[in-house]
Amino acid sequence: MQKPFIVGITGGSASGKTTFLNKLLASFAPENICLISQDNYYKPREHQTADINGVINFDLPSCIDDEAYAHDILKVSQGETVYRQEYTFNNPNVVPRQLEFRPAPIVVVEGIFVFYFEEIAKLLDLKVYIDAKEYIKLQRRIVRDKVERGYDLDDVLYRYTHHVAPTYEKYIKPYKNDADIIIPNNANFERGLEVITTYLNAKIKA
Ligand code: UZR
Ligand code: MG
Repeated sequence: MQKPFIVGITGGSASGKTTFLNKLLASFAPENICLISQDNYYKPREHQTADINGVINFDLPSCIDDEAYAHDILKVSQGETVYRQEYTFNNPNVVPRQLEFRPAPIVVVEGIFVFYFEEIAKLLDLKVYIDAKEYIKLQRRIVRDKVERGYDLDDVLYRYTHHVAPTYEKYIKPYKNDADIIIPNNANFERGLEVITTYLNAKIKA
């Protein structure tokens, strides 16, 4: 097997990374693409740290088991299949699935810290940054956290102000300069998606 082409996708929370990826994945045969999302490498709740008000901050790089994450990316890129239990954002109503990361010509690595973690950033062959205005990300975050993660509004706003926004400024935005491509997603990303899809398809055929 040829060494896979590894694409890293980052951007602030609710910039549209997951939506972009779901569409990207849908345009490839499953055996040609493998997604390894940072979300599935959150450490268990009891290993997370609380802020001064006793609220767990899920937006620090230390929340992620970056060693396991880098290790799994490496294994898949060396041709091994990796299994991992899905992370369900502590939502008791969701039963976690067993995820299977199978080697493929294209490996996509997605998450808020994939440019920040050096051992992961150095594995990336292409770096894509999804960008959206702050108020748009906040709107999306409110809707998503309610619908998908079951959080209430006060909680969402508190976390956005105290955890999400500071993390964006410190650990995400500064790495925008490392991106090969920046895709604005204030309204839609269709053209950016087409560019990436075409490019990756060419990589598969090469
Ligand atoms: P994306 N997150 C949760 O909401 N719950 C968890 O148990 C773990 C993480 C959130 C995290 C971060 N912050 O902003 C977001 N909080 O998931 C990252 N609170 O995911 O890039 O899809 O927004
Ligand atoms: Mg996401």
